[in-house]
Amino acid sequence: MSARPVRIWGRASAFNLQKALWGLAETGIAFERIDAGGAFGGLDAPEFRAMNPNGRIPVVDDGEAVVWESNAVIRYLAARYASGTLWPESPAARSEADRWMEWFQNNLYRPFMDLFWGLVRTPEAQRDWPRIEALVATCAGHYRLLDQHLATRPYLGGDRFTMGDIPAGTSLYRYFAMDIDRPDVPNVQRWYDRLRVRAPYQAHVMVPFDDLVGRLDF
Ligand SMILES: N[C@@H](CCC(=O)N[C@@H](CS)C(=O)NCC(=O)O)C(=O)O
Repeated sequence: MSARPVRIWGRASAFNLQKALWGLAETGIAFERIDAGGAFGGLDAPEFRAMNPNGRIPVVDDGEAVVWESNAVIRYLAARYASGTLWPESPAARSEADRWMEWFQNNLYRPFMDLFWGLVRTPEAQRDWPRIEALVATCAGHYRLLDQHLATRPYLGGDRFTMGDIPAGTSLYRYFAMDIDRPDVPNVQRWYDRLRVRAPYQAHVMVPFDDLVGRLDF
């Protein structure tokens, strides 16, 4: 690790930044966050594109590697700084955690974000209610699946908190705060109760809900 703190670029209200930031804070290493994206801009600057040619946040630089894509960021930080905790040492246990990161990205992420944008980040007069209802139903199905999995274990990867909890766990704060019908998912609720007592979750995911209400033009 270099002498200076790890740097992470991204605005505090961005979902993918929150995932990475939560993971970074769980490692316990020193870091600094640099505002970028949204109203802060900067994603098209040549220096930023040199770090991430996609012009998206989050980006992390620890002096050894510059990493983008939030799940890749979480895996890198877990492997580098939290082996044995966030990053299970046995390949089988790591695979269990890892597959829930993939599951989230490939199943829940898109409908969840579309729901959040369609409901919370869209002015009431412009909301597409049939689409919102369809997204609520799709998300409900995914949270029910999580609920079944969590019926026999406290965390997605098994009996302890790992990187596998971070992507889907980040969605819980927004999901339970949205004014929508939710299915009965007591195991997900208990999992959320376990996550939301963690200081890094409180600091980086549970930001005031009003701060998450963005504008349609970014
Ligand atoms: N798949 C990428 C998605 C990155 C992404 O779309 N980030 C959003 C914020 S959540 C972004 O950069 N938006 C542009 C902006 O904030 O200006 C990841 O997981 O990191």
